[in-house]
Amino acid sequence: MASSDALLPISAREEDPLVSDGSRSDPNAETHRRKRPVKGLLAVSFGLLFIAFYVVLIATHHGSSRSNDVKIESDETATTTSRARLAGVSEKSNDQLWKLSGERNTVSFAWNNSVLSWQRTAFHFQPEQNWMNDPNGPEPKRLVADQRSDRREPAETRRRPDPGPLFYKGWYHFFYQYNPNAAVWGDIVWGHAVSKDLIHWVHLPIAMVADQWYDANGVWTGSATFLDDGSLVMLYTGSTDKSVQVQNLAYPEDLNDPLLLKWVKYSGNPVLVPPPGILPKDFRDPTTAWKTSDGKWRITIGSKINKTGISLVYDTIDFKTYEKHDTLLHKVPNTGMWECVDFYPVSKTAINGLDTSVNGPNVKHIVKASMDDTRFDHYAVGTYFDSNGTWIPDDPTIDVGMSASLRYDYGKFYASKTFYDQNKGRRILWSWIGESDSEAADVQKGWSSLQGIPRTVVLDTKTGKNLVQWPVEEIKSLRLSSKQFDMEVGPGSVVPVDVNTATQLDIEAEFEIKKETLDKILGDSSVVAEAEEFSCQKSGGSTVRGALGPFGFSVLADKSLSEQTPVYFYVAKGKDSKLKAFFCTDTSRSTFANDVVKPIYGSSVPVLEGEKLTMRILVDHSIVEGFAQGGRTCITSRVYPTKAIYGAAKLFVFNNAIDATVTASFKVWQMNSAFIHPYSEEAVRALSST
Ligand code: DQQ
Repeated sequence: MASSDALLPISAREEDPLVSDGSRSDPNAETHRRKRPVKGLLAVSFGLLFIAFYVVLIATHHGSSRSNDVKIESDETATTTSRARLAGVSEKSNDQLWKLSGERNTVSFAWNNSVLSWQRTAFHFQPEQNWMNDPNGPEPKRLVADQRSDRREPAETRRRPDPGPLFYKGWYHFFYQYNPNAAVWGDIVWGHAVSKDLIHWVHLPIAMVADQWYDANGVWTGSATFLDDGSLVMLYTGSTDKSVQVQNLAYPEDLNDPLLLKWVKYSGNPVLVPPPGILPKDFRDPTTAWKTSDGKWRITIGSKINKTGISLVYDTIDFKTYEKHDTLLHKVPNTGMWECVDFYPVSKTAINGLDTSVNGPNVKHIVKASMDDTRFDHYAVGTYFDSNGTWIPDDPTIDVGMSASLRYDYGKFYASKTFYDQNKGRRILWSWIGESDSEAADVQKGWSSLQGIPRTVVLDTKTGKNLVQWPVEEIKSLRLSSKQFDMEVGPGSVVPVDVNTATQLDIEAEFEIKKETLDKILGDSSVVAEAEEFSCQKSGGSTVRGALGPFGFSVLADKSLSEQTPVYFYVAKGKDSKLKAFFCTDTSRSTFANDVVKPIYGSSVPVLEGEKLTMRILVDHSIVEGFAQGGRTCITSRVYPTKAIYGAAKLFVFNNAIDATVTASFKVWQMNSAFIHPYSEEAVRALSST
């Protein structure tokens, strides 16, 4: 890698059938049956200060470069959380969670190699070893003529003269935050892999390492933009040798190389430094650029001022010099630092994805921010104003990052990024799925983190208020044998599902409760209205029985159900005498290990008139991804069973409702493993020919 001057081309508890020993039976159950407890001058001075800061930054460092020499000593691994915090980025807070749960005082679980080996996934993207975090991926190439027409025509009517540009010369490229030296965060470089179908991958050599003063403490998250002439630029955050967050420019050394193996850093880096009023460690993660109506490129960068999360906006023509807007794309008080902001259009009417610069009357815009304080990815649907680069949410009560606001995923899912796949006319969402185990276990197993199965993401044209996400269609190529099941599951039952080993599965299911049962519950005044108070997290999990739920699947369960991860619906009556559905995953009994965070995840899910309750679950060893109602509510969890592994991992369907028989109709596929291989010409050739 070189630095170059090259011209930029540029919970009534009753006996729980899911509890093996039945020890949870409640002698008072009948009494409270159906009543489960619910519980001017200044500006000039700032300007001068800013210029001085910039000049000092450049003068002090220009020309000094270093190799990737930030090494983690073995005894540092236990304290990596604070190391990352010092660097201005947080990465893993499980230690804190144990302390809160009090479990930290006990001796942690004795993991052995057989159990740890089983945790490695079979069809999710993960590096061969060590730590991975955020996805940092490219956008498709666009043509000038296409961009101009984008501004005037509704997206739905635009012709795409250049299909397939996300396939750069035939390949999907995936870049990610990677530590080549350890299974903990640190020494961050850009890992790189290529695929023909987003499922099978070949790892490539590291794309960018920390070899310059302006990224000496890490080549952090960034995004790519394809320019009008087909050339490609990458903007990324560098953490400088003084741990100041700056934005840098890089581009491929050889655009004729379909694998984009070599990257050149612009000699004028950094191209952006923290502006006045922004702290040096609060300025990161530039987005893919989009076109303004006057032909400039526009980007947004996450930050905060005090406790207000903000998204700064810059315009540029050449990606070397930038004009900062006085206004922000958006800000939300009390949300803290916004990381990995994403901004993109979605169609109000069509189910195709939209290229990032598309705007028009049939378009809404999504702002997504990854909340550093909570580690949740929140989004909101709203309106973008091209004239000044601002955006407002459709519903200010669920603005980005507010506690009631929407999340891509209610489980373990962070630092996500979308890109537009022009090859298939879809927008695809990638996300870093971290671990819920201990750092010590990560070090022992030699790796940490996954990427979720890429998801198509569109506006829910039925509700107009939320996104729907669905695993990319290519995942179906891994489906092997399948079995169809149709059954009635009575109240309080748990039924084994005969699918042999259940470690790599794709499950699609429909559930129905008879209308008479629903009407009866709605008309029965002894059934407490609880929908307003119910929460997957706080209402006790899958063992707590209500009139109409929970029901669903227990995945990664051993035959005695001593370990299990229920993924389920809970239907609750509201004060308005309407039913409300919730989709939850309960990991609290997923493992006997004590050094694991085991939350109950979930949220409400809209179920429209005439719709059945539907869910899809992907099980791949230590990851479980659940999608309810076509992807309106999604939950990803990481689970680490100690008994329910290899051939002992089973699948059950359960109905823990008190009053309802549920009709379950579902199909279960065994899933093949993906081809994810180390870099070699043979591996690339093998993938090319698939
Ligand atoms: N990860 C990167 C940062 C980003 C954070 C560093 C989010 O650029 O803000 O690895 O996980």
